[in-house]
Amino acid sequence: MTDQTLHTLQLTPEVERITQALLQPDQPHRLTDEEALTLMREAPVALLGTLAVARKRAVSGPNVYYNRNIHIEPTNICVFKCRFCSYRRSAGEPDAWYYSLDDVERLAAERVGEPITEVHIVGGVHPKHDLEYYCEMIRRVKRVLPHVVVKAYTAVELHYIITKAGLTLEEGLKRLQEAGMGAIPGGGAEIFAPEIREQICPEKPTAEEWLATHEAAHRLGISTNCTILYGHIEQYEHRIDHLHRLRELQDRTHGFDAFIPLKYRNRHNSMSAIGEVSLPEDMKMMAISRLYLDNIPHIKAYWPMLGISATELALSFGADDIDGTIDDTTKIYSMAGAEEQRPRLTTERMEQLVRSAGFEPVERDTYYHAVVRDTL
Ligand code: V47
Ligand code: SF4
Repeated sequence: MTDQTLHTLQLTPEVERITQALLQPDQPHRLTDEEALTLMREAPVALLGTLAVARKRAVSGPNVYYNRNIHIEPTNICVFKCRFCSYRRSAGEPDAWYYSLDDVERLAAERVGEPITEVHIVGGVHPKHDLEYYCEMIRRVKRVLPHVVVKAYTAVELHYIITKAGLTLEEGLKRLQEAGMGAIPGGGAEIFAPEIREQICPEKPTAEEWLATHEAAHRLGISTNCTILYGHIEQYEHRIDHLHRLRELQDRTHGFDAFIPLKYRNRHNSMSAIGEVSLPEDMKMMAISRLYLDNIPHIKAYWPMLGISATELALSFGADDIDGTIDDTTKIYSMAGAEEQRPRLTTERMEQLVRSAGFEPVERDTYYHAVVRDTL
């Protein structure tokens, strides 16, 4: 970006100073919390996009990743009652669902012969399940789909069942790893700051418990993702505090593969009176995530939550991953009012989306290795 371009954007002196620091070619500048807050409050969103794409290109070049995946959501019955959740039900409610281990195995078996590389399993925290049930579910999926990576259970589910089993986090995770768990998704982080967490999900494991679960996984060599749920009652300070805690853990463990900013969707939950934030606000969050989290290699625009057009736009704000084909196997976002009521994308459509944003699509596995397919 030339000085002239910067000038046309009419930046405040502090934004201009931070911009110059971020644009130094040879010394990547680590944003302080104060600088990140200044950018969120004062920087034009177009500037954030330019800076974030420059950072993304330095990290992953022209590549934008996607994978072939399905989700399995074994139940929406949950012991917790997060106020933003449109998905949970109590046992006995008409639209509560629950899959037995046989049901889960049958869902996996329906995919035999398909080119998927990942099965993502998350659900409500069912009061009756124990650690052995969670292990057996993974074994059954791996038995019928031995080549897939099972990315399973949020830190919320994991913390609950492992603690209930009377084990340390490391002991419990080791059992799941032995059963075939290959990675852990990023859900359940929400907002770490206690004054917000207590209002939106008071019963859930605390920030410290969520972070300790991921840290234990990283010690065992299990890669994990991380998320934020933004755009409800939190302030910018809470978002930066959240990113700060993730960056600090990542400095110590290097176990996070991807960060996923999750936009709060407001239908059919007890926080529905709160509006949803605007598209520029989503793009600002994407760009700040890329710029602040300088030690997390991938920033994911999760299309079932953002919608397809916003996902394409997010690639101009630093995202380098659009998640997967999904094939209509997740309900968390459709139940919360997301545009995609039956989320499913072909690989051709995903590649087209990436190319029209000016990047190179790369099919990846869970660990961001490129998947090379035999086309014969
Ligand atoms: O933790 C629930 C969120 C998360 C709402 O790791 C909501 O690759 C918005 O974490 N509005 C679970 N969000 C999903 C998740 C995830 C998704 C995709 C990929 C990965 C990954 C992880 O869904 C929950 C919560 O933050 N959520 N309700 C809502 N109304
Ligand atoms: Fe349960 Fe997860 Fe919904 Fe919270 S977000 S109520 S833990 S299903």
